[in-house]
Amino acid sequence: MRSWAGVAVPELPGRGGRVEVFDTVTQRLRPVGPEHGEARLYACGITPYDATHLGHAFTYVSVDLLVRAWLDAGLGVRYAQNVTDVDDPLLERAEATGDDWRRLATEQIQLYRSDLTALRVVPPAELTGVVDSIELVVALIERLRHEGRVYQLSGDDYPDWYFAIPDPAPLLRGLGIDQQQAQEIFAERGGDPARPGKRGPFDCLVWRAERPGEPAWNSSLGRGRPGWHVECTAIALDRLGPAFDVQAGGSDLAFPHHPMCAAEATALSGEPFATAFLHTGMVGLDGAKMSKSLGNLVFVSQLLADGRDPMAVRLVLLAQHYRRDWEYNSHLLAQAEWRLAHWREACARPSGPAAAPVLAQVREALRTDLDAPSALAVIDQWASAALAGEGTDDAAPALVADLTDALLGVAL
Ligand code: 5CA
Ligand code: ZN
Repeated sequence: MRSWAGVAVPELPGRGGRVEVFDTVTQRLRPVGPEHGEARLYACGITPYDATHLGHAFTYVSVDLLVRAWLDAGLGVRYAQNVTDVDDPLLERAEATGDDWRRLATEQIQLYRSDLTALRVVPPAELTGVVDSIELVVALIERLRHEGRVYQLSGDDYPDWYFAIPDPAPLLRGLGIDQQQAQEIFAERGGDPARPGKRGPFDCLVWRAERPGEPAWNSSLGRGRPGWHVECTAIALDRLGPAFDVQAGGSDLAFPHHPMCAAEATALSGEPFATAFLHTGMVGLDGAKMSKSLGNLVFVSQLLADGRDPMAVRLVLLAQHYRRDWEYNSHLLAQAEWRLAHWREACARPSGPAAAPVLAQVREALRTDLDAPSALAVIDQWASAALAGEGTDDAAPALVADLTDALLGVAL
């Protein structure tokens, strides 16, 4: 399905260096993307209800820093993103509000598109809905079946299909949790470790047999619908191929979603799935993670409807390092608005201190684990100096505006 509107990215003099990000599995800063050619990125997309809250926006703006750093390094970017447009939480919400799940999804996807457009996030080529990918997912499950890696539940229960995980240890690499904790997290995040009939607690659902009143599709696995993880496995492999560069999402996807996707892909081909996993911190409000289930959400669309500048909203998000958990409050928005005004005023001046060192420092901050807060501090310093009347470089204001737009996505 259609992505959101493209964003013009200004050309900058020279090139940025090789990008490094902190990889969850190896717990190390690693170069990501090739030295030349095309970087391949999969960002897990939204489940389309309660879009777009600031937690979503933080994750996609953080990923956007990676896309922009790759573009600045002269790479092409092949960027795929799914939409989980049929899934339990979406169906439950539609049921609770008496809405049609398809209508709810369509409306929320549109809201997401307009929010990310306003935030100047560089879009993926397309959004890939699960509903449009049923055949792809079934084909992948059939290949896993051929390899003897999936099985069907038998007995009195629904004949769902599971991917077998005989040894969960490789899935927990880098996460710092033991198997007991992992089972608890698995149960909290859509898994069913204790379901009778499963061969192992971590086996994950790949095809859910039809239940009364739920959407279902005919397939060689019976009528039903896909399980969550295998959707992203199938879509990512189809759009990007194996051993792509980065799979990204919030830290709530670090387990079980991403390792499950990787285990399914590796079971097929023996090849790795993503070579690095990037996870963003969780945004909270009033002492808890911002989440649909808790209802403590601040929506991008609400801030914009209140007349807030989308670039100020973007600056709120950029002021936090992407790996940190943090809490939103209106004071942060006021600070961002002040910063935006300060930068705009400085860039409107006829001259300022030389911009080349600003460009070099901002590039260095961003290529080193996407350190946006340090990049903001560099621009703050330049802006203060320019406003104090320092410097006589009359090309500097335009170059600072361009680099702020190209690398940080903030149009002044
Ligand atoms: N559809 C799945 C991924 S396949 C999903 O997690 N959807 S979501 O709508 O719940 O979240 C979309 C993205 O936003 C995910 O990367 C998720 O990790 C991230 N996210 C959700 N809540 C927060 C939050 N409070 N803070 C930061 N990121 C968040
Ligand atoms: Zn996903």
